Amino acid sequence: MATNDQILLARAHLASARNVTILTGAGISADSGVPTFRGADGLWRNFRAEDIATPEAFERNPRLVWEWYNWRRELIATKQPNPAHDALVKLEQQWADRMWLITQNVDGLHCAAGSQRLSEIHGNIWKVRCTSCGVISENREIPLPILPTCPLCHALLRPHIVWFGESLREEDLRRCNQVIRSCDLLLVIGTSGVVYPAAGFASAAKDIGALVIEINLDSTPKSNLVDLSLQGRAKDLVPLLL
Ligand code: BV8
Ligand code: ZN
Repeated sequence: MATNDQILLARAHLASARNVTILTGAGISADSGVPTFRGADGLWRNFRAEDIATPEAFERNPRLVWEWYNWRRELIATKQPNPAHDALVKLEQQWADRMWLITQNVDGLHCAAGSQRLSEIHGNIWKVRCTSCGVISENREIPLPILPTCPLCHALLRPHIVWFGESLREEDLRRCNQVIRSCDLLLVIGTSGVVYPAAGFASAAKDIGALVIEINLDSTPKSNLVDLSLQGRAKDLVPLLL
């Protein structure tokens, strides 16, 4: 559990920072009841990520992939942002253009909490994209009719989510490069640090001399790289920091 000294030190680093970038993963939503990907209650338990969150899986069996996303949409629909999400909204209100939030989460809870200076680099589970005309739209239907089709061209819709083996959107990659290169403090909250390119952001920040602080329930492969590793629940620690 993070000690008081560690929390005071982290607060001091935050107070003296000019530009702060935040990277969040499934751990920040765990306190809202959204299962993480690789933890004991991991989402992937019934499926391996490679089997289901990939363009090949969708090509091979769109029905199965849509059933998995419908299950997750139903699961997430009843979840609310927690104090960690809310604390990051307050930080944004105080810091304005000196802060940016990068999230790997597709659950939309940062938006629901009110975050606006945000990049959802893996997409958003509440958005669908036409596999033919590419139109992206928000869709909160639960469940979506299996094999939903585009209202414009009637082709198959897919989740507007970045799958394994798919590149992130150019504008997200540009934004991440910009806010990682210009920050003097990177706060990494609730990610296991295994999925690239997000898993490379902590070392990229270290390379430009930024301070990196990690908040996580456990230690991660990045814990020995960061300047300060605070162990505990995001919903407890993030409000304390900010
Ligand atoms: C790409 C959408 C170019 C799906 C997701 C370089 C090296 C090695 C591999 C690669 C590489 N470049 C590309 C790859 C391949 C791949 C990759 O990284 N594979 C890994 C598995 C090795 N990356 C890609 O394919 C990326 N594309 O790089 O494009 C390219 C193109 C073709 C070929 C090569 C390169 C695209 C990656 C995006 C994949 N899509 N999501 C969906 O969600 O439906 S990733 C998925 O994992 C989620 O988005 C999730 O957010 C993300 C990361 O997981 P975490 O958020 O970290 O969650 P996890 O459960 O793992 O950890 C939770 C953590 O929270 C734990 O540490 C736990 O201790 C902690 N925690 C739990 N409770 C709490 C807590 N902490 C605090 N408080 C709590 N209460
Ligand atoms: Zn279409």
